[in-house]
Amino acid sequence: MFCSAWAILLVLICASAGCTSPSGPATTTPVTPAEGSNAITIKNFAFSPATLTVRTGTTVTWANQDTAPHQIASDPGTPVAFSSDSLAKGASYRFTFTQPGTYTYYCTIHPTMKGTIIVQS
Ligand SMILES: [Cu+2]
Repeated sequence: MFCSAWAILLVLICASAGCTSPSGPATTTPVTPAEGSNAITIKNFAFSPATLTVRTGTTVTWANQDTAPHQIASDPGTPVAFSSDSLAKGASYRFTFTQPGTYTYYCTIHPTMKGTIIVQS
């Protein structure tokens, strides 16, 4: 009796303290960099590679390795718009490109950071 009540209390404390992961496209799970050719590393205030060519349907993952936060957003005029939450160190963002075209993007926190994804059909 006491034990089960204590377990419930612990769960409630955990939930209110934010142990559960927030909803949304961004994840704080550390990502092993460079799996295949669809991973972009954010390091030293730059996207690497700065230009990435993928096929339609590819999911691209950006992983922030900087201590500074970065936030990705597509430039106006891309075939499909995308944007991430602010990515802390170790956080990553994924976007699946379902439409061919050239996607230029930047960091909304550091607008001089720019990158390009070329999606081939
Ligand atoms: Cu940035």
